[in-house]
Amino acid sequence: TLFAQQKQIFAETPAQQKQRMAWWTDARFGMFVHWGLYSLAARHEWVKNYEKLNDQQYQKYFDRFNPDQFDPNAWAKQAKSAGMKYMVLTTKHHEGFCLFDSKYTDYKSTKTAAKRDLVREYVNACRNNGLKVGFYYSLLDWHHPDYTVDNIYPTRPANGSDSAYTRMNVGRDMAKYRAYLKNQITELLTNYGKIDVIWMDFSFPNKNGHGKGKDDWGSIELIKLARKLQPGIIINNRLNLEEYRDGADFETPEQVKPAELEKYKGKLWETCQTFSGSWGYYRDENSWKTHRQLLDLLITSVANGGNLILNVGPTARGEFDYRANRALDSLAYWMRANNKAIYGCTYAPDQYKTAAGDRVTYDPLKKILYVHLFNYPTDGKIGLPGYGKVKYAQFLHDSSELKMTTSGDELTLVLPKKKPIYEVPVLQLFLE
Ligand code: FUL
Repeated sequence: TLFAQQKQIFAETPAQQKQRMAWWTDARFGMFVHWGLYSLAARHEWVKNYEKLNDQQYQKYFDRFNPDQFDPNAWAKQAKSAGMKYMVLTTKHHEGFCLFDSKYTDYKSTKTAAKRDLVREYVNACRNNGLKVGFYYSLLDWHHPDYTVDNIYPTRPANGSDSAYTRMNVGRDMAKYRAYLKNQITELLTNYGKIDVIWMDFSFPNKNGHGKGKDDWGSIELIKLARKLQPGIIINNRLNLEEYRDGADFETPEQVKPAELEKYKGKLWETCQTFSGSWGYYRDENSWKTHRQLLDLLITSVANGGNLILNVGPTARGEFDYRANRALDSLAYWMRANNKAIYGCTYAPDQYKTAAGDRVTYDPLKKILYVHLFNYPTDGKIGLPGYGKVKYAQFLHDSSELKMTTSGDELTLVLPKKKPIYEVPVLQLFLE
C-alpha cells in the first residue's frame, strides 16, 4: 500500500500516534491567537505584503508596540469558558517579529516598550487555566535579511517583475535562514517546558512553482528536531512532508465552508477559521460570523470527526476585540449546556442520518447519539428514521425526558412546541 511505502522519520506505530493524539481528538475545540506588529496597523496580518511596505515603512509599528493591556490570563479564561481546550499563539508570523526573547534576533518583544517575553507569559497562563499549549511559527519571514523572496510570497516591489525579484535576492543566503529557523524552533521547544502543539506555516517548496527547490526551509530537519525535543508534540501538515507518513499529524483546512468538511472524514484534521475575514486584528472588517454560523462550524467539524480552531486577533494594546468577546460569550453559554455533544465525539455510524441542515455527533465510548437541531420543529414532534435502537431520549441541556415511540426502525419524539433558549438545541439519545 501507499502507506507502507511512505518513509518513516519517527518510530511510532499508528496505534501509538492515536494514543499520543488522544487529548487532541477528544478536545475538538481550540483557540488560535494571531498577534504581532500588524495589530497596530489593524488592517490584516498580511499588511506588509499587501501594501508593499518596506522595512523602514514598517518600523513605526515596532517603535510604537506597547501592549499595556496584555493579560494572557484573561485570554485563557475566555478560551476556557468558551469550552476550548487548547490555544495556539503566533510566536512569529510572516512579518518576522518575535513575541519571545530569541537570542538570534533583536526583532522581538523584549526590545520594544513591552520589554517582556510575551510567549512565556502566555504559556504560563495556558497552564494555569488547564489549557494545552500550542505555538504557531511562520517559516516565511519578511524581515530576515537572508530569507529569500520568490515569485509568490515576497514583500513585492510595486512593479515586481521576475528580474526584480532576482535582484532582491542578491546577497541573501537561504542556508543562514535555515539555521535561524532551527535555532528558533530549538529555543521554542526547549525554553518553555512541555509544548503540546506546533503549527508551522507554511512550506510548499516545488509546488505551484513556488521556490523551485531553492527555497527549501529544511522541513525534514525541522520535523526531526521538533520530534526529538518534544516527543509528545502534535505537528500540523504545512511543512510539505506528505511523503513522510509521520511527518505531520493533522490536516489544516483553512476557512472552508461547513459543507466542505465531509471530505476529511476518517482523517485527523483541524479546520482553522476566523471570526471575521482576517486573522490579525482588523478594526474596519465587519463581516463577523453569527453565533449560528460559529455553531455550525463547530458542530459540523465534530460531526465529520475533526477539530475547530477559532481565531482571535487581539488589539495592539493586547486585549480581545469586543466583537470577539461577545461571540465567545455566546459560545460559552451554548457549550456550558451542550459540551457533552462535542468532547470525545465524532461522526455517528452510517445509519444515523438527519434531516437537511441538522447534524448528528456520537460518543462512541458511551454509545450516545446527539442530534443537533438547527431547524427546530414547531409542530411538537420529530421523526428519526433509522433510530429504532434508541433506548431513552432527553434534551441535553436540562436532561428533561422526551417521550418516545418506535415503529419499526423509526423513532418519534415528542418535543415542546416552544424552542428552548439555545440557538441549536441538542437531543441526547442513549443506545444502551
Ligand atoms: C495562512 C497565513 O498566511 C495566514 O496569515 C494565517 O496565519 C493562516 C492561519 O495561515 O497560511
